[in-house]
Amino acid sequence: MSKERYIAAKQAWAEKQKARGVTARAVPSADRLPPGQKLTAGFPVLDLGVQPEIALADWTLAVDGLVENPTVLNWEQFAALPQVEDVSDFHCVTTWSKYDCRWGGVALTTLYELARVKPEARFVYFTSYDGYSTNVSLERCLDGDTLVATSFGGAPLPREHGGPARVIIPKLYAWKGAKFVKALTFLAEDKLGFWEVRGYSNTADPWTEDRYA
Ligand SMILES: Nc1nc2c(c(=O)[nH]1)N[C@H]1C(S)=C(S)[C@@H](COP(=O)(O)O)O[C@H]1N2
Ligand SMILES: [Mo]
Repeated sequence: MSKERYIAAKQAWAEKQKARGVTARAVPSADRLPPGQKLTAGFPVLDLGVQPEIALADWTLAVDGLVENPTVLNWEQFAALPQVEDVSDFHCVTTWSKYDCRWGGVALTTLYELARVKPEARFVYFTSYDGYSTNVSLERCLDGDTLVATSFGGAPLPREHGGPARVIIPKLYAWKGAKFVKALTFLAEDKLGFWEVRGYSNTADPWTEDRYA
């Protein structure tokens, strides 16, 4: 399927779900598997039809916007930052979930401190090498388990899953985690990302089935 048709199909699906009244639930699920999800043993790949090939020598990550210390990190500089691992469950809005994903990389809080984000910043907007973007409020991503991940299961993050580096925000549907991430821009006002402007929820909480806005 062409990229345009794929995007149009996914957007139409969101509109159909909305028309059926599939929006946020009032009561969160207490189970490990969020409501409406199915457990998968594999690891499906979702992208916009392109998996950009970025040599590590060419890779950079910008941290900019409302920061005292705008920074562009190369691969060596990124690798020299404190590295952490976090095991989390992965929930895609298209109803599959994967348990026990072991991600390694740099905590968003580390980049937040490094760039000295100004107090007026309340959102972060992620931009990717494939043209993707997504956005999240800082109150939903600054509690330690949000990573810019460069490894999965102890091995370098494969290109199909967003390598060299991708964002993981385990508490939210996975479209909030930008694969092939290139920049983190801190903002005072929210700015909708790729799927958010195409009908997906801005808050994206799997526990309340908050799929479509
Ligand atoms: N750059 C980029 N990031 C992206 C996407 C994308 O198309 N491009 N798709 C999102 C969606 S909808 C999901 S479910 C996850 C899929 O990650 P996976 O391919 O590793 O399963 O990546 C998210 N991040
Ligand atoms: Mo997704």
